[in-house]
Amino acid sequence: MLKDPYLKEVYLDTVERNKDQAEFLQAVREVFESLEPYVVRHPEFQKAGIMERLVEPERMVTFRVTWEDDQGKVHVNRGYRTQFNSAIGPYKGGLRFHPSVNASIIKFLGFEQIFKNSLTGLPLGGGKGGANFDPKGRSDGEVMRFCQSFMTELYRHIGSNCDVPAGDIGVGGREIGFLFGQYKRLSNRFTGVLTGKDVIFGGSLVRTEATGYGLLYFTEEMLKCLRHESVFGKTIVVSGSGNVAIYAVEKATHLGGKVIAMSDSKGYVVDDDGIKLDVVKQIKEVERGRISEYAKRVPGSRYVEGCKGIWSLPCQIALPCATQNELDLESAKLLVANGVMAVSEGANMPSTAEATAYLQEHGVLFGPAKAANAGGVATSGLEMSQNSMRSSWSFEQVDERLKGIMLNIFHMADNAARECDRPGDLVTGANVAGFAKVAKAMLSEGLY
Ligand code: NDP
Ligand code: 2IT
Repeated sequence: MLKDPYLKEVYLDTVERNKDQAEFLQAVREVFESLEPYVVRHPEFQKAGIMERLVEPERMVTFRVTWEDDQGKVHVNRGYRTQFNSAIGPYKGGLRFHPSVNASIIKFLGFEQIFKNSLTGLPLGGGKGGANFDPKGRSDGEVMRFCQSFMTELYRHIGSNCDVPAGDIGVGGREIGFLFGQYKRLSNRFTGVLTGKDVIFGGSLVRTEATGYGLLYFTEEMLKCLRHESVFGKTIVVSGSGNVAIYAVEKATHLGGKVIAMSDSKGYVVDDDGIKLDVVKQIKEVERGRISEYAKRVPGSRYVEGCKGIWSLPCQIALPCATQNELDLESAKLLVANGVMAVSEGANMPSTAEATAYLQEHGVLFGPAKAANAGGVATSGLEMSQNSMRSSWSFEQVDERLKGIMLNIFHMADNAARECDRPGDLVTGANVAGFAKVAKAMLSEGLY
């Protein structure tokens, strides 16, 4: 509970003005609670209204997206872009296409992105966008028409030195290609306005793998420095089976871990011999199918209905890589009872506040999303650099930079936690380290 009168007042005012935005308020509350001791030591933040300004996006647009399906039926979706904070760089953050998208989801993601992007050490501000469009079951033509319509409005708000979107849930290489094509057509400019592009038109090697790989680089360093342990030989559970989950499994396996389960929104598969990732890639990346297919193709594996049950499987490392609030208190209790050693967040805000507190109180190493999953946006930052230089780097060069950034993020969060007298509390550490730079820049740039 917040005690500092300034933070409390700003928080209550934020609640008042955003009453129906539960996810956004959840994200703000976690950050405010972490920052309390730090903000109390810096009265200049109150004087400059830093916290009030931080919770109000610099700009937010919503727009109509009209498109026609293959049967000629007209559909209307709602598009969003929040340009949350540009103190340290152009707005940067993904686009999410999922039926659950609303202003609260976009604002929680945009708010988190401010601190995550700051932690990367690259000059990136925070933003996020998307639409309540469901790409599932849609043909390539339908997805293309949706993307073209979405970009027809979005293009006037973005630019390589202004706001650079990328992928998130439901937005991968296919969608980025359609969005980029339409941006180019409307603006007559070939610029690095989106990241996650195909390598043949300006994308960066490793961007596809970056979030999952980065999550494992972070987790390995966390295990090494805080427990003298490693991923090697550990039993691992990964939720989700999209971009982040797939490359988390790939790197966990490279590091000698055994991933025994993956999921999607309908259920999970268990393979005690270790998940065969080539089968998952075929089902998910090529066929865009369901994870239940895995159990039909791999003898000895099984499928269980319902995605939450994945946390009842005994494991030493749990990597939630699907979506917000997928790991609740009940799941956290099961993980602890089954001896989990570390939980590292590949998704954004996958653990509820209660689950996070329970895991930390029970001595579980906890890698918070804005630190642990920053590898994706960090590599997007490297894609922007390559685009500006009109150059491209090798897989090894980018992977090495990504690894360096993730190790640095761990140490920044770990050091900040110690300085706050909360050793090992990487939630506090990541929030303080990410915030410190943004607040300093906001102080220097005057009121806006
Ligand atoms: P994808 O669309 O590639 O995959 C999403 C996965 O999560 C799918 O398996 C999907 O299952 C599952 N999922 C989505 N919504 C729900 C839900 N409501 N309940 C249960 N499962 C769900 O997305 P990404 O892998 O890119 O993103 C996963 C998470 O990682 C998100 O939280 C995203 O914000 C975060 N992230 C992504 C980054 C990136 O670079 N892509 C970077 C940093 C974080 P189904 O197919 O059944 O819907
Ligand atoms: O949540 C995230 O960090 C992302 N979806 C990636 C954003 C990006 O700009 O690469």
